[in-house]
Amino acid sequence: MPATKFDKESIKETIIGKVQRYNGLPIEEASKAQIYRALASTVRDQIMQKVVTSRETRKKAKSKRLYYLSIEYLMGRSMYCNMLNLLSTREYTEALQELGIDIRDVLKEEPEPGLGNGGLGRLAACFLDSLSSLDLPAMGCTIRYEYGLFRQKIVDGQQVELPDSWLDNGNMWETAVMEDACEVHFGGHVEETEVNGSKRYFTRDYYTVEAVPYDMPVVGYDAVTVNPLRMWSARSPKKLDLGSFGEGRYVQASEEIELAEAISKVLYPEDRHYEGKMLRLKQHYFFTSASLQYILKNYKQEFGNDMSKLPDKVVIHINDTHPGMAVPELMRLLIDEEGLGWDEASAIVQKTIAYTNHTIMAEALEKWPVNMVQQLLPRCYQIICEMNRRLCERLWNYFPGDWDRIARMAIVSYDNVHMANMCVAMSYSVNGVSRLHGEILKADTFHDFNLVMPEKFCAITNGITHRRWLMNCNPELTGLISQTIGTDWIKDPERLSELRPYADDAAFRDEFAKIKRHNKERLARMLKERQNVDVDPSFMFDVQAKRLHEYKRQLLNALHILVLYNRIVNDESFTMEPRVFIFGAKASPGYYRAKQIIRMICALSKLIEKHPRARTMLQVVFLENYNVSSAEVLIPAAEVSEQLSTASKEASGTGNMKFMMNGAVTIGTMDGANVEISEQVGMENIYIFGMRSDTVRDMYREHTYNSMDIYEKNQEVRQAMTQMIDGTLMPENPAALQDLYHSLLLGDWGSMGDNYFVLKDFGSYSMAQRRLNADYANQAKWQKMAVINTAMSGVFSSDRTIREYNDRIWHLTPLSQGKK
Ligand code: 26Q
Repeated sequence: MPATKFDKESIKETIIGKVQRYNGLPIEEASKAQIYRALASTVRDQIMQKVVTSRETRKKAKSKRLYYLSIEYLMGRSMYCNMLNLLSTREYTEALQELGIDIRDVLKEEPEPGLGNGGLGRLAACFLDSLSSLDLPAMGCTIRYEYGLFRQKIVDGQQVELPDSWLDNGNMWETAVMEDACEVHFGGHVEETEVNGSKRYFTRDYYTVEAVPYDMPVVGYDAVTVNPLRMWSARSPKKLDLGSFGEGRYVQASEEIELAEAISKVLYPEDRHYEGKMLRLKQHYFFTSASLQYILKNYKQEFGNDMSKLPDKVVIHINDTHPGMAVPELMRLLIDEEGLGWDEASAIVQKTIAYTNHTIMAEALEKWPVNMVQQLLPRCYQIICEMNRRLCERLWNYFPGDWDRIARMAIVSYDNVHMANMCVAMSYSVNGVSRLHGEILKADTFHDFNLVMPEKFCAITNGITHRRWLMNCNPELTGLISQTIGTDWIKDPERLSELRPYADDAAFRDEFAKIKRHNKERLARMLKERQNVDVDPSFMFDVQAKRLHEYKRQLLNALHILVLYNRIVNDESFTMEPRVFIFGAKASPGYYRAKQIIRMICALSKLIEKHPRARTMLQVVFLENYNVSSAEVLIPAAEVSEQLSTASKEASGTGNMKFMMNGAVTIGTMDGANVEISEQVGMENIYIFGMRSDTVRDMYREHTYNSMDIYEKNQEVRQAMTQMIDGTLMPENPAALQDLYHSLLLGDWGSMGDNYFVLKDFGSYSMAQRRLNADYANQAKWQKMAVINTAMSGVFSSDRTIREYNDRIWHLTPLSQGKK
């Protein structure tokens, strides 16, 4: 087929043509939404041309392919990033301009697919962008949730959740692939029979849910490759037939249909607590089984029926344990469907599956009650028990008599299936997501496994795609960088370091600062438009944006702001660099304390606003409904990046990297990737405070911490805490923050209280903030730090991360270059 052109004139014609054919309108009369659809459809045409070449190249090369399974993919909007990766932003921008349309107005029409909670889901999205851009053959696999993460509204200073019905007007980027629809079976019981002298297993009386895939293309930057994100949607095989109407059974039939379709209805908004919910287990198995069935079908089509070569042609990467049922499911498919023996199947599984861990928090480690797994997935449960038996046998030889240790390492113990243990035991690679996290996994979480199978463990530090998180969201800075050091950094982001010498160039710093100022003004306009809040762009913009969790310590930030307020109010001569503290955070709907912290932040905002002197140098803004699109405006405007997690608790963090890349200076603990950020920029270009991770872990072990000591000694902390409950913060309802107050002094589970060392680290945090404040007053010094942060951010590009995964774990061959 001859290639269609996508130069400016052709784009104009195509858009005019589409608006005419779809809507029967001349372009002048089309609405923004209609133009959005015509534009998206044009970009899609351009992508589809590449899809053909990409697929052919992969098939011809008989390439090994990666399947990246993740329960979340937090993609954000696609339009501008697609244009960027097609090297066509200028053509599209100018074409629209000549039609009298501002492209920015059209981009806003795209609903954001918010199919993730936070870091883990966004990481998967960055990985897909980098995989395509590095021409590595891959497919992302997930659930096509009808409702993504809830929309957040703040009503009377409290979070209210609204449904996110992102599919209402359709999704322009997806295509249903009915040819690949398949069945997923739940329930029933297993029958064992002998066929030709060998045992065979059949599940009877199961019920069926249909899995229908929708593919979204992910274009690589200036690359051959377009990798699909495959989103599975659940559908009931039952139809409302006329018969059931006639017999009056249609209500029951429609109930059954709803039950099946509930599986892909809504994303769970929790990213902390494991909860043994049946529907959640169904979601996990549903998309895992559908993906694996497709993987084997495709493998057989391309490479024939010899399963022993599977590990040479397929790698299945599981993003945390949520797709961990891939282990028993692949065993099941190989044994029951392909007729392999146990040992053969098990050898293949252990060469095909790789696992990434994203948390060390015990309460987030996934486990499922045995009776639930048995009831819902009877055959998988059998396989799990047999894997467990063999694992324990092996461990018994390794640790004879050490029952406790073996119980801790077992797949099935204390009436639960322990997903992490199963994933470690059965995959060939286990990785952490930062250097520190990797060390903690080996020393603590998987200490015993590391003794038995040390070769599996490694650490690969997370990354972010600089295409979305710099080029798309900060075009002005992108332009300045390219003007200064050329454009080679785009394909080799570590060359951003060539900017470093310019930190000493006053003229360059001024340009850099000017761009920051423009981005601050852009954010100010957004806040005015969306929340009717006025912020002064001459204030310092200090941002903490991430999910709300106790361990991330938004409360530490809030308490410190209250102390600043008191200093202003108590001392007429006290001044500080004017600063606006901006928070963006969603709390899990059932996480009471997280919601209280939001309440406290909103109350703090009101309190400060009421004080005529305080408000001249201090402001607090809570940005509603923090998501990928608002992050793209917020992050380029930030000057300070707050990364306050209790050391050892944040596996990596990726927001920290986005802020750094956009020239914000970090104030943070030695946790997750902050450690590596501090090494890149040097201790003089970051504000590090607080306990180190080994000290924290010692303190947890030894129960030596008593927050009351600090409460008694530190008058500023005591005053601020008292204001939480004496009506200062909450004049209408003084008792509202009582639980939060108590959490800092009295612990859960009989511990001493302040489980995340907020009071313990307060003094050190406050001192770091003093230094930061003083340095900001010296703008030459500050801007130099900002430039160095951007300059040294290149290693945190997910391109580097993906190269490391490929060298150490996947071993994929890039599709040949030069066939664009
Ligand atoms: C738990 C139990 C049952 C089912 C699901 C879950 C669940 C779901 C989501 C547990 C955790 C999550 C999300 C975790 C997450 O986002 N972790 C973050 O991952 C980032 C990418 O590696 C890291 O940078 C962050 O440090 C880490 O918190």
